Amino acid sequence: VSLLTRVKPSFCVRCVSSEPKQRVREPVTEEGVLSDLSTFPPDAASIASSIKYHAEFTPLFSSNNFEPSKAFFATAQSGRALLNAIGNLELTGEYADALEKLGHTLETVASQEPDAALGNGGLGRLASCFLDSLATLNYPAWGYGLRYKYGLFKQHLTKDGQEEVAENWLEIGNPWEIVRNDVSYTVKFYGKVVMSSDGKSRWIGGEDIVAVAYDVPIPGYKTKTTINLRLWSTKVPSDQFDLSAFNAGEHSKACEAQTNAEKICYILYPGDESEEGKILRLKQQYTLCSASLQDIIARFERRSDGSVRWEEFPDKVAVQMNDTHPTLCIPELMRILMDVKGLTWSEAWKITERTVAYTNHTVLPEALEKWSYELMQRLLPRHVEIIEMIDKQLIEDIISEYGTSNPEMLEKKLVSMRILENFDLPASVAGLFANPEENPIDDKTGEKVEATDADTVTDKEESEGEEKSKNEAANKEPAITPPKMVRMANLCVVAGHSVNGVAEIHSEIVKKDVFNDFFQLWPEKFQNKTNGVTPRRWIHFCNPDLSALITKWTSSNDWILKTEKLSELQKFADNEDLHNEWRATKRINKIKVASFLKEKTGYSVNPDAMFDIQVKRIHEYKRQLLNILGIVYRYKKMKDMNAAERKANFVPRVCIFGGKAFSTYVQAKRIIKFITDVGATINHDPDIGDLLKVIFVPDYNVTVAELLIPASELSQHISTAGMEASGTSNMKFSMNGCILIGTLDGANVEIRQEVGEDNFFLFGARAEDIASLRKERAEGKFVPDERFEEVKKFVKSGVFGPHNYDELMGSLEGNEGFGRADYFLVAKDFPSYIECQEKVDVAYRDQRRWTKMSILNTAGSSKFSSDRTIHEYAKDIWNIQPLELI
Ligand code: 26Q
Repeated sequence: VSLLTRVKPSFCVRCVSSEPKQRVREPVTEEGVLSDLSTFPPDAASIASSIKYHAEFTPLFSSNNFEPSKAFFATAQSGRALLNAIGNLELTGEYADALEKLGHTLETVASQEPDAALGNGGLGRLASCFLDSLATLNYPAWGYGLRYKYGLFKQHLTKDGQEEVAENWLEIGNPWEIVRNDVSYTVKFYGKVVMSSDGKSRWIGGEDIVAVAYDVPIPGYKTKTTINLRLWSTKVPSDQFDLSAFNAGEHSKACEAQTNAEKICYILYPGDESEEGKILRLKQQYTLCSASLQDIIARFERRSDGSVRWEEFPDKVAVQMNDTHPTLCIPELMRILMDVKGLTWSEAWKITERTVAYTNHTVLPEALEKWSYELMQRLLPRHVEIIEMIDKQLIEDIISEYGTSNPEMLEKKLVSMRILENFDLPASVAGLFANPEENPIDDKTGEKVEATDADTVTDKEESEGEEKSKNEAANKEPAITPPKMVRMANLCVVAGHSVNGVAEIHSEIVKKDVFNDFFQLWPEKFQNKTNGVTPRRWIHFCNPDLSALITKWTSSNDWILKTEKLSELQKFADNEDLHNEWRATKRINKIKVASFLKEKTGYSVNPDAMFDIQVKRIHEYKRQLLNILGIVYRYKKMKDMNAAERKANFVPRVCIFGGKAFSTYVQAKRIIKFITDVGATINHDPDIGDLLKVIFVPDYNVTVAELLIPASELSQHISTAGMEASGTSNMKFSMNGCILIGTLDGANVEIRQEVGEDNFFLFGARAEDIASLRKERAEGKFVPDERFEEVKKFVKSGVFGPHNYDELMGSLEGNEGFGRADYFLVAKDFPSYIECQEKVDVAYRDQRRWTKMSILNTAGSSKFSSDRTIHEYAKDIWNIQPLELI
């Protein structure tokens, strides 16, 4: 069972300009970027002449504005590009007019574009927001990633729940990419390590593939800066096509190497149950790291005017590892510096350490990546040698910090901090931990006590003992040797000069819990960088009516770049005119969603009902189950009343769900099936009518988010406290005047602080209490609320169809029968959740109060612009400044 939202490997890099303020003067045609950009955006067949006209005259791509990249960052979940690109160029109106002359609307043209869904969820989308901010703020930055042939699967909903269908996003071509056949690198796998005559290690690869660059320009808003997202596509080296096999009629054999190379970029997160699947994933990660680093290094050398000063590399380059997927950058940079460029270990280590930094995006233990040592050694033998050296160096650091006087404590530290898991200690330190029974250590002197005659066992005793242990062994399960693993996050923390979490509470958990031993050793490495989202895509473009309203009431559109101006709305929070316009805007957006829902699901909804939305990856810790059980409770209460009581007691609601479950995550798929079954019953119940609708929107993606978020009134961010690193949709909802119901988790904590406690519906257990609550639960001491028991009984009674939900309901029981004894504490938080939902109804009935809360959410959301986040990364981690444009 995978407990994760999965994202493609990605990472981020920056190089620092040598001059503090780089002035952009001449067009730079390095790698042909500028010349190709002169016909950009490219001409998709349907909009050819219009697009081309503007492309040739846009200042963005054709004037002398292209600063060669100094910095790099990664992305994944970009969504559609057209409206964003013309919006950032401030050409939307002109495009719309031009298209109209051609007999098209901008809307229909835009809707032809498939989403670039090269990521799974929060992690990938965050990187896309970061790219938008980097470009907008004129930071010299690039992104690197893989060009997957198939994006994240399309979700179909059937009577059995989710069905995954391949998403061939490149089928009709991708006009936003520029292939750079002249920018390609060889990436090696397998092979062996040999010692050269100079005594240095060298890796002879056994299998070669080629990674070719595809560049996706990322235009900034209201700036000439365009940065680059470089995606790698893999192919077989041209001289390795087996022509003779092909001519001999062995067609499959001849194409084998080709398929082998190309399949690296087929899909995001190929299943990793099989050995083959694991190898493929590791190949993906290494391809990304190797090709990108070769590219970065080549650029650094080209700019070094003949004399390369490697010690300056970290002044020009930073690699920001977006989670652990690009961890192999560490041994790869070490390998290139030592084996190819001839630096010593200590020179290479200093450079690597100053170059790489790590962002952690999850605290779920099962999400901390580990790779089989044996597999890694086969695929990347030289990298494993380097990792072993780093591990050895770490052991020495730990020993020199803590000494050897307390072997027990030292051993605990080593077990938790080492990069290599389930390994014996190196011979140099192993003696310290010899079995105390064999070599007891004198408590006072700390020295080993020699065995005396009295301790000596006789031959007979020994043979009896042997017999006894043989018998014991026969009765016991055979001892399983735990597999040797490489812990990627530990490697990142050890090698990175900075480690950051993505919201304040998460960064505290990273320090106090996940990496506490490292924090004690290197407190100065740890930082927080609260996430953010781009206000361009997530207010200005997706909600043009609200954008116009904000501009009108704050007297300018400055807020798009300076979100602190949003707080000016506070002074109009009670203004009746603003209230009326605000509500009208929301209603228009709700009407659009209503027609979308009709088209996608066949259900009609009342646009005057409250739109209550939970859209995110389906995961037990995100607790979609808590939401749907709250709905079941509401439904049951409605059924127990007569029509008049129902109407008096409940605010009409449209409850919208959306999100994909990872294909092998069985429990998540059961949750989807359950939600759609509950919806099918409630939505057809004539007693209920418009009072309650439950809709699961199929195939939730960036484009669907852009439609739903502007129409939202209540949104749910209800994870078990301490488990959601940050969340970013919470920020998008709040910006769009949506009120959040949530736990004190991730960025919710900071959103509540910013928008004010009265404008956030808070419920549930606190992060610091979760461990003891779980313990209480596991010990059978927890007595569930009777309303919760009632709901479970109602579900089991079969109201929602013939399907049995035993596994789902069983997972909420206080025993280990099904799953993890309500590990996510749904039962515990249920009473406070439904009581909070009652408060939501009361607040919504008072539309003046609700509208004020909504305005205060938008007004209080300025902190959550990714512009703020990027400024912080630039200052505190990358040490770069924006370029000054002339
Ligand atoms: C782990 C082991 C093996 C293979 C893959 C993985 C893996 C896959 C995906 C580990 C992590 C992920 C994805 C994590 C992720 O999306 N985290 C989200 O990041 C967002 C941006 O910081 C946060 O807002 C979300 O709270 C967090 O869940």
